[in-house]
Amino acid sequence: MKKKDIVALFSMFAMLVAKPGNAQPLKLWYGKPATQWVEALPVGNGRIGAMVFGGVENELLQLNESSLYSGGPLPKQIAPGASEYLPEIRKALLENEDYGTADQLTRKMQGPFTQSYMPLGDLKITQNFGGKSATAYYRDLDIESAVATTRFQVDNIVYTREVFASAPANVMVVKITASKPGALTFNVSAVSPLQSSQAMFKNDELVLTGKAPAHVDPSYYNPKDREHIIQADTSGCSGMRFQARLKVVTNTGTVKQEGGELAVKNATEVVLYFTAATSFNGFDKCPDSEGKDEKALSQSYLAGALKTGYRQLLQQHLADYRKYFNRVSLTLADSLGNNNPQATLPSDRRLLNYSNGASDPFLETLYFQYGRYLLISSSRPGSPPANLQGIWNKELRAPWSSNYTININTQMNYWPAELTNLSEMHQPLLDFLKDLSVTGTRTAREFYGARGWAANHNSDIWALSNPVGDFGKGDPVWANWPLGGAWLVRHLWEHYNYTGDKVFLKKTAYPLMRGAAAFMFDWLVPDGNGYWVTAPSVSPENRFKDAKGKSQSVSVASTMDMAIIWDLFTNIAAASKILGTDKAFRDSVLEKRSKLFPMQVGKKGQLLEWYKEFEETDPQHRHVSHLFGLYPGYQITADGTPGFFEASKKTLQVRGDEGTGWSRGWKINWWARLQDGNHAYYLVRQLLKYTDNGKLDMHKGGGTYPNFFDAHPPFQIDGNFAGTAGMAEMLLQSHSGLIHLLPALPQAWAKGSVRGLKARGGFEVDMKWQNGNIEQAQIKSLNGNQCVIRSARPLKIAATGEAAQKEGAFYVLRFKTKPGGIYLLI
Ligand code: FUC
Repeated sequence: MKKKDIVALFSMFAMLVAKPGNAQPLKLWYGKPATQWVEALPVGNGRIGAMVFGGVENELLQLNESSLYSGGPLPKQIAPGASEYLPEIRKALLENEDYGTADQLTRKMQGPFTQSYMPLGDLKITQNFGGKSATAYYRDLDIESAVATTRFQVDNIVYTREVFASAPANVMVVKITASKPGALTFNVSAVSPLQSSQAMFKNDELVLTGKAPAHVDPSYYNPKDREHIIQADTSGCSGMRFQARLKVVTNTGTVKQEGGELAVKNATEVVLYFTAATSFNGFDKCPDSEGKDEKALSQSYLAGALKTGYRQLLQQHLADYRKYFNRVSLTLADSLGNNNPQATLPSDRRLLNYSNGASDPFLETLYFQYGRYLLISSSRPGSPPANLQGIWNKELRAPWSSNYTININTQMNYWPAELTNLSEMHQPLLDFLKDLSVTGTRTAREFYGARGWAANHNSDIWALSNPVGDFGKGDPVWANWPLGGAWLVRHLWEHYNYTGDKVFLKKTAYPLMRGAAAFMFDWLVPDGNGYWVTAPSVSPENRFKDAKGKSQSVSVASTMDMAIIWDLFTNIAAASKILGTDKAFRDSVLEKRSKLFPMQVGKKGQLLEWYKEFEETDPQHRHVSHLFGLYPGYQITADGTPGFFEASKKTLQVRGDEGTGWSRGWKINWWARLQDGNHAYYLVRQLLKYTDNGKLDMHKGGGTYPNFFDAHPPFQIDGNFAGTAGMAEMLLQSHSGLIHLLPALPQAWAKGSVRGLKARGGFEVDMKWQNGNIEQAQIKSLNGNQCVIRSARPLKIAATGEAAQKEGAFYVLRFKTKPGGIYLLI
């Protein structure tokens, strides 16, 4: 091919992927205000979050600050002597198969529950229209600019409110305008459900100062005769302080104090600047006596924003947000073209029609990108990782404390991070692991008599790592599971895989991975038959029936335990090789890995969940922990372990497609890895089942709310993130040493294009496909690594003519790359 042709082809391709075929803007929009929280629209900058309701006379912005938690640092000693139960437990399990005794003893190895993520307050705007109703009502969240807008008309005057949360400026900004000069008259206030007091400055600034409780029990833990929210702890650290500031700026009307509110009169344009800060000063500092100066912080954020001014703040915000968001675009062709009747409907109606079967590829794109929007808005470098609800929570005792649940949920939040080109948003989690390893070292020693570090199934901003349960009242099926740290460190390894950052691998990832592996060296015990096993061991959070038909959970070498350890050992061996260090350790890791208790296939052809073929108490349980090796792990692949690959498929068939939000989200990723695009797509549709009922049951309670938040009765954000990751995983996979283009493309997505997905090895991938097959791809090599492409159709490098070879059912193209090199494959 001539150079001229290549250039022409290239620009045609660039045009095709850059301009979405369906010109619909990426917006969630509605024709009425939100009447419940799951209809309100989330904005956030990783630190400040708000749920915008869009009320006409009563506007509510429910507020959060991402570090605002109850409690304080953990004591250095939690349960001295806890590890002494281990020999007895192991005897019960390995010698007597006495699961009941093991369960009872395991309960003695528990510490306190985590603390809770707190709401900050409400920002209220009351605009009195004398009972007149609004017309032309419209509200939206534009996820291409991260701005929420509410607009309506009363008496021929158009009122507009625009909200955005700026990460660079650390503020949230609300601009309110009226189309008629002087028509803006409203009151604004800010209140908190926490202990707080309010002050006014200069008639135009409201300051809310308060304190989070010293202790909050989880929502599901309600023993009688006990206060579940304890304001002040007289014995130790007395809780986190916060300060929020709201400033009203207008040069058209007047602003005055009116009771506890700020009253604006006869203005045309008003800007509200809102900011907040807490005294959180790290997981190991008392936020009261050793806390940061939250007052100075909130003052400086506000002063900075005021100095910058609205126009500049908005420009800054757009540039910052779009830098991340615009890295990826996805277009799924619509067979109905511009005539798709869904295109003109509000998003909630559209979602409802979609769940009733309407074809709506744009809605799928919107959902995919919404997950990326949510990650950029809830997880920014320097702020805490996104929790069970991201950063959006209105409850004092939020479901599951809105904490970090690390037997799946926290990890799931970060599944889209690298793959959908938001590596920076992964940083909060990666940073958090340093903290977790510190408390985790104590947990390893105190609870398990082991070296290294370990974390169990729950954590919080205090980096709690012990088994929870309030010293014996937790159920081991979730509480006693010291595999959380080992699972989390694979995020460090993946960050390296995608970025190729060797300094990060050496300085940050390797030491943390090594500490997690060191724990496993002590935690594994011989089973007497030549294998290394974990005991006690659970498979989160499912139970089995023992020989007497009794429901049990504590046994030996659950499949997930062994899969996580295999993953960790494999990754750390690879890391040590890349770094050229620790050879002796690497050898011993690989030696141990070869004797890990193996995966097994059961009578139904399914992958076994436990070390024996027990009957599950709940065969349709939402957790399918034993498929860790299929996803997010990579122990199970079609080529490497075809038997276990088939068994994984069988497991999912037996388990069924139901589940809460995150469970359906995980299933999308599994079916994508099983290269069954149509089944994965079916689960995308299951995940997007419309619901506006927050009281669903725990079996089938999945779906998507009107504001596209994931339903896990009531709300959990992990399902959103798994949905985004899963859709990307259907288009691109890179876990088995090569880049597989369109590994699980469903019939419904026969034609489309994507730009900017990332693959392991440091590649950015653009693709365009038609009739269910790849048409062309463009690979940008970030680090100059060898590139191996697998596709269903033979591709060749446009510039050199180098062509793919048939390998098994696919074609494989191997080529050397240069750092920064761009390769067009046709
Ligand atoms: C585990 C899950 C629940 C929920 C909670 C936060 O207990 O089994 O479904 O996600 O974590």
